[in-house]
Amino acid sequence: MKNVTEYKNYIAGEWVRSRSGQTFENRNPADTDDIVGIFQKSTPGDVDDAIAAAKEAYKKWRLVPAPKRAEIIFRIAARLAKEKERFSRDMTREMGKILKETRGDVQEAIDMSFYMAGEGRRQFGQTTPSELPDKFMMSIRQPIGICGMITPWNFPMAIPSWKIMPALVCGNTVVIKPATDTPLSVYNFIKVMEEEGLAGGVVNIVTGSGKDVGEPLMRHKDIGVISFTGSTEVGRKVSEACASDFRHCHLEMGGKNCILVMDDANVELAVEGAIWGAFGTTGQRCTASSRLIVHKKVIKEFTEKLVERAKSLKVGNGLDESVEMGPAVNESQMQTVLKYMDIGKNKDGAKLLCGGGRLTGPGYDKGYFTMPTIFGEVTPNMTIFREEIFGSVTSITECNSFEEAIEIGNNTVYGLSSSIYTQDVNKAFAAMRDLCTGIFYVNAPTIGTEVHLPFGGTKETGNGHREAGTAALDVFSEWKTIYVDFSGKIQKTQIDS
Ligand code: UN1
Repeated sequence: MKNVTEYKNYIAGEWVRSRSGQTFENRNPADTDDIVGIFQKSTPGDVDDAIAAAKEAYKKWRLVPAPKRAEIIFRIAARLAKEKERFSRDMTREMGKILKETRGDVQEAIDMSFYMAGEGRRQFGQTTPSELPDKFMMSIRQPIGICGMITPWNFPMAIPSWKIMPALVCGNTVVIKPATDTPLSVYNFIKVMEEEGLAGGVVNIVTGSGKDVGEPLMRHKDIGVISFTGSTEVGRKVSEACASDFRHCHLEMGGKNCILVMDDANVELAVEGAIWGAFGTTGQRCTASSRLIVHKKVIKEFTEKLVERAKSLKVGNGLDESVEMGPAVNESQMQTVLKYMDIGKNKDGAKLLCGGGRLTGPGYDKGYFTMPTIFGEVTPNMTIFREEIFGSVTSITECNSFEEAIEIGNNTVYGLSSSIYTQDVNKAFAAMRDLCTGIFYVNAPTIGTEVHLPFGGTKETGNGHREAGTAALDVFSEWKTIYVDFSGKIQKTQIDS
């Protein structure tokens, strides 16, 4: 094979091959002739090595003052900014999403890194007066130890940054297993960390399958916290693996997010929002707008305009700047999406308004391209309304009133993101209160969070934790509450006072 780079694992500050001696290929989903790189097919033994390295490094890293840790993180952020274009191109090649979006993904990692660099001088605790004289009390954050991270392919650098940066600034060390579809973006990220002076063993990357790398990582007793983003099915496994010995886990899983379009909405704006929310990242976001709940008074106009816009979307290789939507990330993801298109048409009996299949022909034959697809007359009992599709499919459900829209919006096991299009401030505030999701938007689609507020969801989307914002510090630190009695005598709380 010509000119294909072999990338190694990074363990204890060394770039090393897997003990297995085996590798796997990373191919471009828009052009499967394009091999992006060769990566290590790692084993449970490699995971053990990485965890041992992280354990050793933790002894020193936890004692580095947080503002000093933050200086390194700041330098990493600045370097990412310099490498943004190269890393974005690599990401489009391995993941498929269009360049504008991969630039956004790298930018999100830059933002998170600068933000967490700032946390080096914050990480505030509390002090409060004691009920006893000559006694001082406070709470401080302490690192947990070794953090295991299992990250998805849809935000190949942003989501790893949401986990790695808060973990590091809190004083933890890290072992990360990137998704097998997108190891290069995490490699690029870790390489910058190495070059900007992060000491050996503080971060470690082990590439490979869920079975050989993810499972041993989540089961290892030295891992203090696992942070996982991915399917609900795997999230349940992580939760069970950690439960018996009470190790922490942070889970960020599925979504079935809704946009409510009210009768007083700016319909043009709602259409633009729905197009971006549903087909941005080829619909492969946990926050994707997969349910459009539209008031009967505007449903005709909304549907016509939406279908017209969807039909005009340019689908293709994301490296072409004029393309608006890339391929599915891999063949099995494409098959899942095609399966749901088929269910919508044949089992659910929804009305196919546009799309509904695979794109073939010139420019499409070497990739996993699916059509932007919209189903109408979708009802809450249908599979396409209930299950997360994670692809270029969205659905329209009619509602008769604001109250009914809220009820339909909440009719899902997930609770990540929701939004409303309305000009009525009262409806906007009522929806803000009543939609059961972790994220909510007014007059914007369900995608587009910023790094300095919490990200995550209710119900089966998560397990009560949040990433991003200062909430991320809660995942990667533990409170220590400290009492200092300087009275020089025994004082008994709740008794002497
Ligand atoms: C995801 O949907 O998987 O809010 C992450 C957004 C991005 C992150 C999405 N900032 O759409």
